[in-house]
Amino acid sequence: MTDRNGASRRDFLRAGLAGGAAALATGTVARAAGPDPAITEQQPWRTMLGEGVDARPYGAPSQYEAHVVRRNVEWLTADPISSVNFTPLHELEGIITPNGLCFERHHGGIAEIDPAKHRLMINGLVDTPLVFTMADLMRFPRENRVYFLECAANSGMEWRGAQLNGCQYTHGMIHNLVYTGIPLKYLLDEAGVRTNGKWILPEGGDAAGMTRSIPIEKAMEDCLVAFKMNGEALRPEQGYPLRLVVPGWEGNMWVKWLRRIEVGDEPWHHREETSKYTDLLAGGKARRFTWVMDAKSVITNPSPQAPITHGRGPAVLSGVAWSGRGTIPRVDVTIDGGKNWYQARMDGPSFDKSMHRFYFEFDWDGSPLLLQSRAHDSTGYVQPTKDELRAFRGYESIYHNNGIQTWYVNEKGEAENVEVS
Ligand SMILES: Nc1nc2c(c(=O)[nH]1)N[C@H]1C(S)=C(S)[C@@H](COP(=O)(O)O)O[C@H]1N2
Ligand SMILES: [Mo]
Repeated sequence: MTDRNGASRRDFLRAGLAGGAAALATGTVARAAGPDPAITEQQPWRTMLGEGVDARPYGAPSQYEAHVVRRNVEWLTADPISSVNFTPLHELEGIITPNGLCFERHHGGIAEIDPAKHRLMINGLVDTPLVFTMADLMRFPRENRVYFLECAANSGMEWRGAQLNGCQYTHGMIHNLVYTGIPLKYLLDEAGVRTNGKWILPEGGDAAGMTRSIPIEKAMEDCLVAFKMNGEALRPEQGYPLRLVVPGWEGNMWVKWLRRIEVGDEPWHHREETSKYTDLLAGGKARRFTWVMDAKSVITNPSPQAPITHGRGPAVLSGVAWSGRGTIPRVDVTIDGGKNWYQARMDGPSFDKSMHRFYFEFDWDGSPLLLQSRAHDSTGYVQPTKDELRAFRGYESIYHNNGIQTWYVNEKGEAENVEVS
């Protein structure tokens, strides 16, 4: 078995041995055949017919998966209207986030928009100001692309030290979806951007009226005006009926409930790009317009919400990595706090500015572990430690924490958030 990186399964096992972390798997993980009430006793689902095809016109997960939900940290915000909840990363596999589990970040609650009454206006420094109905937009060519959206504040609570116990809370302000949308360039070209048109200001139709300044180069390069997520209409939480997709750039710029795009000759310096979404440095200066999300990764299993429950022996480590600058050709993992690093096995599709899945199979000898992952992106950039970040960003930052995360696993397999930098 060989993966994209040319490393074979045998190499991983050898790496495990070389690190002294584990012995080769000898037995099998399955139990020996014997009496088992799960087999010998009739279960109710075998003794009666089930519901028919019309019982569930829009499907929902099994009742046994009811714990797999977005969760909020109540003390983080004053109320749930201008707040955030988190994607349960530790319950997910592959690279696509299910629509009902995408974290939500609203500044004025969820707008419930009637698409028949929704309009998209393009005005400002254009030859012809235009207004599009949803029906008008459906006549433009569309594209399908997989992108992650990460809030710049993801992991912000971890800047000064380990705080929240679970990757859902430390890293769950991210989702990764297949978008169907119209390249923004087509709409801007229709209106005719004047030569002095250098910036756009997308505006949301929600009560918060979210606005951000985006350079025209990015608007023309790869932004989409999206109307579908994972094949179906955007959810109201994600901006139904229209949202701006700004690949690789911080989530705040992905304006939901998109109603207007103004073209201007300079940035607007609105709230979300001055008092918020800037990084206060040690000297009192602030970094501004830090749009791109740098390479980052996190181990989703084991993690505080997903402990090892099977005892020693064969174990699967699973995680995700992403970069706003390209793809993720490689992730390294350590199970001993950085003494030994091994190359993880990348698995699943690799798209530009999308989440990637990685695995590391190892034999757990039952001793405590310090788990870390380190992403490399296609530009050659390597995910830094938190101390490396603080060395040039100081201690006052919130946004753009892409530092290496550590989980401590004790002898019982329980995991907790710690920092080893
Ligand atoms: N109109 C509007 N767009 C918005 C917001 C908002 O409050 N209103 N929140 C922004 C922020 S800060 C983020 S991180 C993303 C969150 O997208 P999601 O709710 O799909 O996760 O939407 C952005 N777009
Ligand atoms: Mo955000």
